[in-house]
Amino acid sequence: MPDAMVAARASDAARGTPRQVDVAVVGAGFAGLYLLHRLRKAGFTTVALEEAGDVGGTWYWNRYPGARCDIQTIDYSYTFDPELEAAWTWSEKYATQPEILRYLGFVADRYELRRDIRFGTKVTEASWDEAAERWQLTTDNGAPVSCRHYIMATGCLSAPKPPEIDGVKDFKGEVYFTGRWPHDGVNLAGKRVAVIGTGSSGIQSIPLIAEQAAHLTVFQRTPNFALPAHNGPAPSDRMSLLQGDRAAYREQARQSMAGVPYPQQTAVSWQLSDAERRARFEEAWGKGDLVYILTQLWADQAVDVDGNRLICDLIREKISAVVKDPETAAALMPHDHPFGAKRPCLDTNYYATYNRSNVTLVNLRQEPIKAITAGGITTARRSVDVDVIVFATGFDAMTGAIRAVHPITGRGGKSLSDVWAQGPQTYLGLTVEGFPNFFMITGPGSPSVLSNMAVSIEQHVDWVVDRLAALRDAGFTTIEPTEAAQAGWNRHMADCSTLTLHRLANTWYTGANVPGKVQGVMPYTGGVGPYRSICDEVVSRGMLGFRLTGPNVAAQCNDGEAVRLQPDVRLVLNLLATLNLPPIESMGALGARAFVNEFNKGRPAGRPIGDVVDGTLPGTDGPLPYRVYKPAAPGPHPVVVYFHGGGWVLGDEQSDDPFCRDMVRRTGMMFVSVGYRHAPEHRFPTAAEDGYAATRWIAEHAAELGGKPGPVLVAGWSAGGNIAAVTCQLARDRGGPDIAGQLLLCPVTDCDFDRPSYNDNATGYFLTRSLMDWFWDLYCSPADRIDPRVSPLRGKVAGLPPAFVVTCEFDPLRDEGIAYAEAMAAAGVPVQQLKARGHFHSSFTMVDVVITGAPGRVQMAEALRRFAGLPPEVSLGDEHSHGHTSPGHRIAAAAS
Ligand code: N01
Repeated sequence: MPDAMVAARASDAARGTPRQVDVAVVGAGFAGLYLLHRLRKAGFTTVALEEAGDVGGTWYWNRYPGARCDIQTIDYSYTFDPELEAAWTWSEKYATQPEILRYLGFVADRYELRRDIRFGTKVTEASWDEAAERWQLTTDNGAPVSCRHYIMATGCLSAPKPPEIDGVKDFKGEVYFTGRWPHDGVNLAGKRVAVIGTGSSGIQSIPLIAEQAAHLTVFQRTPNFALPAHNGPAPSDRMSLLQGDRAAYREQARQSMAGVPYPQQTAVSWQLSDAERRARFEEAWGKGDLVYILTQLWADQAVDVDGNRLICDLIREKISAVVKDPETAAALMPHDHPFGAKRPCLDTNYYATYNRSNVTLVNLRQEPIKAITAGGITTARRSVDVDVIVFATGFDAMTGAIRAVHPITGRGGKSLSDVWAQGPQTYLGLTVEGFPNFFMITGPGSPSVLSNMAVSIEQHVDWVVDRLAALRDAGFTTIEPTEAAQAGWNRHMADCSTLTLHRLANTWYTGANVPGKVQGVMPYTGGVGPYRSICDEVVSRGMLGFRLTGPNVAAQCNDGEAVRLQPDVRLVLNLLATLNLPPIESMGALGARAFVNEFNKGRPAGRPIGDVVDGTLPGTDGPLPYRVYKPAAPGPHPVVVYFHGGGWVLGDEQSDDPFCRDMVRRTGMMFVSVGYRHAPEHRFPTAAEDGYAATRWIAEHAAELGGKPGPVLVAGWSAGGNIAAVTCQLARDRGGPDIAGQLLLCPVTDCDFDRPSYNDNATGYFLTRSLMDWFWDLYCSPADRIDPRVSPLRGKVAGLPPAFVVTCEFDPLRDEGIAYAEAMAAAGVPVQQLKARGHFHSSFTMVDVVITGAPGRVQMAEALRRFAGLPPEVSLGDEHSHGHTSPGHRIAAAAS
C-alpha cells in the first residue's frame, strides 16, 4: 500500500494513532546514533526507541568500576566525519566508560540526534503488517509506531543473563549486576563483597572493588586469559600512523580482518625459534593491545591449536610469575580453551590483586556454588558471609539482544523466536527470510563482536541506509532475503567457523554460556574486510539473494548464494586475481617451472616431522630423485609412494612438501615423493612408466628406506593422481608390486574435455581449461591420449586396490575424478569419495593457507590408515580441541 494511503488511514485513527515514520530504530548506542544521522541525511523520517534515559547503549548501562573499552580508543571511534574526528580528542589509550559515554553524548549533540530519540521507551511488540507493508510497533511509553523499515541497533551484549544460581532472592544484602550498575555509584568501602564471574566485566572490576572492599571473594568458574592494558596516553606509534595518513589508516582498518589496521602475519610458529617466539610475545605483552597480541605473533596462532598453545603456555608463565600463592596461580590459569577462542580480557592489576590479603579466590571447579543464602554464598566446601554480591555473569549475547527484547512477528505470522529456535538464521547477518524490511546492525552472522565494533557498525549502517535509499529511488517498498540466500549464508558461516578456534570454547560467542541455548558460532569468523567485500558484491550482482517488490515496479529477485567458495579459497583466488599474473601456459615450460618455484617460496613452510631424506632410485633410463618424509615416531612405518602435481610438466619431488609433511603427521606413515621425468623433454608414457618403476623399486626397498616391508600405498595430486591411478592398473597387470590402497587427489583420469566441470570451471579457479590443454599438448600426442596409461578411465578398472578419490567443486577435473571413482565402484573396487564443496584444485595442497582443507586431509589420512590396516586414530593436528569439544565445533565439523 502506498505511503500516502497508509498515512490517510492512520490519520483517521483515534487515540493511540501510530506515529508514521519511514524507519524505526531500536537503540541509541553507537549503532543507533549513526543510523539516525545517516537516515536523516538520506531523507528518511525516523524515530529511535531507546529503553535507557539517554544515549550510549552498552556504555549507558555498564558503569561498573573499571569499565573501559578493550580496543584502543583511537580505533574505537566514528570515522564517518573528519570534522568530528578533529573535534574530539581521547584522553587515554583505553577510555573509561564515562569518557566514552561523554563522546556519544557529544556526537548526539553535534548532529542534534536526541530530537528523534524517544527515551525511556521499550518496544513491546513488533509485527509485519502484510497489507500495509509496514512494521507496526507497540511500546510501553507513548504512541505506537508504524514504519516502513525496522532496524535493530540493539547491540550484541545488552540482555544480561540471569545468574542461574538458587537462592538469589533469599540474599539479604545488596545485589548488583555489572551490566546494570547503579548510575549514582555504589559505596563498597568496608564491606564484604563477592564477585561471581571472571569474564571481561569481572576482570576489569575486581581490582577496583578489592581496593574498596573490606574483603573480596571472587567466585571463578572458568579462568580467562587476561593481558595487561598498560593504559596511558594513546601510543605514539599508532598516533603517528593515524595522523600521518588518516584516510589510509581508516581504510586499512576497514579492509583488515579485525577492523584494526594491522597487517596479516605470514611467519608460522614453527619457522621461529623459541627465542624469536618469546621475543615476539614479550613485545606484544608489553604493548597492552588485545588485537595486536591476538593477530601479530605468528600466522597460525588463531587457526591451529599447536600454534595457539605456544601462546597459552607463555601467558600461563606470566600468571605464575605474578601470583605468589601457587595454588591460586594454578587456579587462575586457563587450560580449557585456546587463547582468543573466548574473548581475552585487558586488565589493570588483575592477577596482582590476588596477592592482596583481602582477596580470596574460590575455584568453583573444585567447589561449585550450592546456593545463595540470606547471609552469603555456600559452596560444596564452605560458606562465605558477604554484604554485597556482584554478578559479573555476562549476557544472553547476540540473539538475546534481539529475540528476547520483544516478540517480533514477520510475514504469515512467523515469530522470530520460532524461526531461530535452532539457532539464528540470517542473510549476511543483516536480514532474515520471512521478515521483510527488517534489519539488524551487528546481528548474528556478521563480524560484530569479533571485530572493532565501531568499524563494523559504520559498514553495516552505510550498507543498510544506502540500500534503503536505492530501493526508494527505484520504487521498491519491500526487501527480503530468499530462502536459498539465507541457507547459503548459514553454510558459509559454518565453513567460516572452521577457520578459527572459536568453535573449541564454551563461550557466549557460541551460546554455551546460557543453559539450553542452541549452540554454534554466532558471529561471522571470516573477517571484516572479506565480509565488507561480500556485502558489496551482493549489491554489484543485482542485490543477489534478495526479493524486492513495489507497487509500481516489477518485482526483482536475483536469487543465489553470496559465497559458494570456501572462505579461504575465496581469499586466495581474490588475491591471485589482484596479482594479474600472465597465464602459466604463456610462460613456456621453463618459465612456468621458474614461476612455480617462486610461487612456492611464498607459501608457509611445511611443518616439522621426524626426518626428511633425499636420494635417488634407479629408473628405467637412469636415476630418479626421491624425497622420504618420515614420521617422528619410531618406525618402521607403512610406505606411501607419492606423485606430485604439475600437469606432467611442472614440479618435482619437493614441490608438494607441505602436503607430504601434513599427511605424514596425520597418518603416522612414511611418504616417498618421487621425482618422475617431465614433458616436454620426456613425453608420454615417461611419467607413467617412471611412476610404475619407482613404485616397484620403493616396494622392494621399503625396509632399506626405513619403511615397513609389504604392500605399499600410492597417492598423488592432479597429474600425480593420474600417475598413481595408472600405477595401480600397471601393477595389477604386470604382476606387482602389491598395492594396498590408492589416494587420488583431483586426478586427471581422462582426455575428454566435454564434461560439465571443464566448462563450469574453465576459468577463474587457477587451474584453467586452457592450462590443461597446454599440459596435454606438451605431454601427449592426440593419438596417444586414449591409452589407459594416461587416461586410466579408458582402461580396465576392475581388480584395483581400494581407493579414496577426492574431487573439488570448482575444479575442471572434478567430473572425470568422479567418473573414475564411479567406474571403479561399479567394477567392484571399494571406493570412497570426498566431493569437496567450495574447494578448488589446489585447496588440499595449500596446507596452512586453505585452512578449510584440514578436515578433508583428516579424511584422507583416515583412508590411508585404513588401507594400511592401521587403527583409525589420526593426528587431527589443527582440528583437535583443548579438552572440551563444544557442540558448535561438532556443527562446524559436520558442516564441512
Ligand atoms: O561476561 P562473560 P562479561 N556461576 O560471559 C561466569 C564485553 N565486555 O560481562 O566462563 C558461576 O565473558 C562465567 O563463567 P563461565 C566483552 O566482549 C567488554 O564479563 O561461563 N559463574 C564467566 O566467568 C566480553 O567478552 C569489555 O564458566 C558464572 C562470567 O561469569 C563480553 O562483554 C568489558 C555463572 C561471565 O563472563 C562479556 O563479558 C566488559 C554461574 N551461574 C565486557 N554464570 C571491554 O573491555 C556465568 N558465570 C570493552
